[in-house]
Amino acid sequence: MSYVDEVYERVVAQNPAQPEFHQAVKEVLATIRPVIDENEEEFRRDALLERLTTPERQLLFRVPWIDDKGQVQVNNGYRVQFNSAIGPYKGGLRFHPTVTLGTIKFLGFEQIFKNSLTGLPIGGGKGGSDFDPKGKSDREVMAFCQSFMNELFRHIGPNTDVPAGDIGVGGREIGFLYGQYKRITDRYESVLTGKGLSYGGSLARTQATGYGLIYFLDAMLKANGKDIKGQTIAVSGAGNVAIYAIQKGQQLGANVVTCSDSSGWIYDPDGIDVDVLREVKEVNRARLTQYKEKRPNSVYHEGKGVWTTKCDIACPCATQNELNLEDAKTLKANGCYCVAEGANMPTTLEATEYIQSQGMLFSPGKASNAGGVATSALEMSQNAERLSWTFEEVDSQLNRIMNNIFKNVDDAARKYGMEGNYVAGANIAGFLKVADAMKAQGIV
Ligand code: NDP
Ligand code: 2IT
Repeated sequence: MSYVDEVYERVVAQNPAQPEFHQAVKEVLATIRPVIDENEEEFRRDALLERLTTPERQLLFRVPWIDDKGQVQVNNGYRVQFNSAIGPYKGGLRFHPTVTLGTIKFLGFEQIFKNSLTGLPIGGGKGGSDFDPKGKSDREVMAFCQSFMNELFRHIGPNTDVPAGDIGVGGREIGFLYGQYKRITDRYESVLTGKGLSYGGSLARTQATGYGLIYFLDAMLKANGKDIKGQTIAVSGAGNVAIYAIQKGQQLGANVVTCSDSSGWIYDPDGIDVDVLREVKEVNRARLTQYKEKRPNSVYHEGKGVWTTKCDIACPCATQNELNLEDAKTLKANGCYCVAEGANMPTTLEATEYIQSQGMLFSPGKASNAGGVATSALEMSQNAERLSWTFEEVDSQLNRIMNNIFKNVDDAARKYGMEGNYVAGANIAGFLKVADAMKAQGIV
């Protein structure tokens, strides 16, 4: 059996009931196979892939807090510190009722390669909880965040591990987490990113993942003789990534006609109104039915179905495995020629294979959504020099980084004879830097 297959079997055997983690590992191992095959003996001797697929450290903790009725609630807390070969662990925190250790491990594993692709010195990590911020009062969210930090603080630090936001963790949660960290440690330092502008946050971090996705998409389209201008885009999600992908898509001349949340989805033939969407989601924390009320020309559909929309380009920006084989076939049948991932692993393996087999363009999230974490690293730089850069400065660096990522991914795919396969290109380019650093640092 080849070394790659052996390691995959080992991962499945040692991490039972973690299908998302298996899926993420399977995709990466399958596509870096040509790199491993070149030097299989050495990689095997050094157990490099076993080390790469085993987190350096996994923290699981109890998070007790008191709800508004005086009832004590208990949630699970997680932080997986996956790989620090190229920098301190970096990656978001996800608060969502579906979160398990397997979810956090898949996200932490993806983060290793994504962070490597940014070209910045950040390792891979991820954390979170099965806590559901939906429907909770601000006081309840604060109580949970404070309790979560009461344990997390001893494991993180500006040169150790720097968490940020993800699903269910935005500016409000980062603020509560930061306040508690500072209170416990008496240290005002860059231990979280995505902070508010009044206490060390970076301009353009809020927009960065969505804007970065569109900068990457733009570069990919141009390299393939196409133009984003005038294209119809279907976006899923209605959160941080989706909102700013829609905004930047519109700024570059595309017509973005959909968004979705966990209850349903909106088709707006006139183009999604970002101001209305922000008011509904960022201010009111409401359902998309409220968007429909404010935009009578739009159509609200209950449940799933956003990928039945006729579009040129699809941008899944909600959650993992939200675009399956059937969706991919529907998109193709309706004339869609490109899928650019804003979320982490939103496309199933079968759907990805189908999309690529049809000659459609496909960008994996670890490349096209890397703008968020890249800008988090820029926030760390600003904090380190105790300065704040202008919006334009950060945005232009983000644009440059996303174009560089596209170029490196494209080059790596070509070099290994897989031109246009940006999944392989991203995994190979991300892997090479981390593997080199791991080799140089000995058996740790
Ligand atoms: P948000 O919490 O801001 O928004 C998530 C959106 O997706 C919401 O509209 C939510 O619906 C919907 N959603 C979440 N879970 C599900 C589900 N199980 N089924 C259907 N819809 C769902 O998160 P973000 O926008 O920050 O994150 C979206 C994706 O992007 C995630 O995959 C995340 O890992 C990834 N990402 C985020 C980055 C960031 O900087 N924030 C950076 C890189 C990647 P509802 O409103 O009903 O909850
Ligand atoms: O998936 C991701 O890259 C994020 N949620 C952002 C992580 C970060 O540290 O900014």
